Amino acid sequence: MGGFVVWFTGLSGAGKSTLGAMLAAELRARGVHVEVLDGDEVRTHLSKGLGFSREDRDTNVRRIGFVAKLVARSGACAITGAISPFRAIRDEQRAQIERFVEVYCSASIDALAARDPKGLYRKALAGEIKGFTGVDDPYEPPLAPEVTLSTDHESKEESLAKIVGKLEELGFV
Ligand code: GGZ
Repeated sequence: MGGFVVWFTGLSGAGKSTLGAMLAAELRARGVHVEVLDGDEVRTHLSKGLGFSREDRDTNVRRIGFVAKLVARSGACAITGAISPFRAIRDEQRAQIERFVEVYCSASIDALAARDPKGLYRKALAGEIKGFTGVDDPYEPPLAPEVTLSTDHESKEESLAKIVGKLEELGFV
């Protein structure tokens, strides 16, 4: 079975890391070799030193795409979990990765700001953090993602089932 990439995109707190970890566990239980390139982890290693300017975000996303491509080429599944806010850079990754599944974690700013476990939205809305995605920095939703999740309405289990269903439909698992 050939490798593939599951590319999560969505705002901070929309569920990318949680669902990525759940998907990794589910796929491993099915015997798939999985590597997770989680947003936070990448920024402490692969992308250490990068900030949140457009240029740095693009560099971050391109690095993740480069590694994900290698993982997929080796026959494994790469799961990525960066916000990846810019459509053109996500599409650039799609164009260079043969089997690419884009999963859009959609959730309203209101719902995210109400949850806000790290207090980041409160700070961003108060102007204490500048250039925060979805508040005063852009997020460009995908136009044709393979999977769209409404993480402020559906359960994690429902979201996971949608992703796995799509992977089965595509014949990737
Ligand atoms: C967005 C920011 C920012 C700004 C710090 N904008 O909840 P978190 O904390 O763990 O998720 C966010 C994470 C986003 O990093 P990514 O590598 O996924 O972003 S990108 O794909 O755009 O490169 C948040 C934290 O870093 N964070 N400042 N200004 N998120």
